[in-house]
Amino acid sequence: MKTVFSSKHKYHSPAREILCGQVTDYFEKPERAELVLEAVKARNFGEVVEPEAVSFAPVTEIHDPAYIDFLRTAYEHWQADGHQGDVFASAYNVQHPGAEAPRCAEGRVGFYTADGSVPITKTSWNAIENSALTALTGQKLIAGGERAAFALCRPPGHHATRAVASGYCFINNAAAAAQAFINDGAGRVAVLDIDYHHGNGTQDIFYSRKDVLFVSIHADPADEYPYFRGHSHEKGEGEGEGFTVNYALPLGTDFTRYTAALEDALTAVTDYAPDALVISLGVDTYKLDPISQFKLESENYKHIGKAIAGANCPTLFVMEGGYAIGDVGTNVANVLSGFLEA
Ligand code: SP5
Ligand code: ZN
Repeated sequence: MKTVFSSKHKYHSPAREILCGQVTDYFEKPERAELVLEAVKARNFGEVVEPEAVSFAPVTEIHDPAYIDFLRTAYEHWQADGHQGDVFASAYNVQHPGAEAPRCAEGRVGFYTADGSVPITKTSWNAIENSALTALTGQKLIAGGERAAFALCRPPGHHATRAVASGYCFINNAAAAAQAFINDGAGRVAVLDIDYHHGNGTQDIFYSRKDVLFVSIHADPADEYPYFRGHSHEKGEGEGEGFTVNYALPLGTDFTRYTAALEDALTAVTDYAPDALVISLGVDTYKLDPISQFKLESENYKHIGKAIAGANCPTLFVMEGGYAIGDVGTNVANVLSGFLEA
């Protein structure tokens, strides 16, 4: 299995975020991707390849093109308006449906972002674009006949909705890959999101579609970020009704409880009989994760990989969260080795 990776991810490295009202060091650090890369190399899963200049069209199909323009130009605009430091919102568009994008930089960042975890630095766009190309290149490997690939994306993507960045996410890499499979002729694509946090962005993008099944296992939003989406009663709408499936699990969930949800989720995936499977691969379900509250052990990730292999589908793994720096590499590599050894 090939891994797609580029060191351009380092272009996104904000110093701080706002978490629970505190200005803290940025948890979504460049080091994360480097440690995952090291672990993947050490296990000899296969070649590590650079992202290619594949079509960016899936990105502007799943996102509002005006939002992508915002991401690309935000820093320049911020400076031109006389602001200092990273682009960071202090006034958000909340509960104003139909509002239009403001002209000024400060208004625009409040319109296109939703929390204190998505500062945009002078060089962030390079990393954001590279992360999307990493996922899209992984998709092309599978469209070209590979059974599986690992897109080592950074920054992550699954909280990014059609036109809003949040939760360390800007472009929804997994959703872009799913759209690319559809564009390449897949009739049905499934996205299975195993990050600790609900993949509200991916859900938002595909909520009224039946050609992309979205299944997510995550902490109950009543008690955990992203708070406003991810309840088990959210099932899709219109044509998409029944094609969103949420498993909202309690804080403190251990592997016994987790694995029951995973089996169920994989049954939903195999019943759908997708042409391709995209895994939003977060390992923040780990017991030592500094911002999360599940209790999975490193060994458990092998079982997760093995269970995913049981779906017997061309599979693209897309890196999402996981913040326990000491073990993030091992945990991701365990999922991939469990998959490959199955
Ligand atoms: C991709 C991804 O995993 N994004 C996660 C973003 C989570 N940000 C907010 C988390 C709030 C958690 N509050 C607990 C703080 C512990 N000190
Ligand atoms: Zn997460």
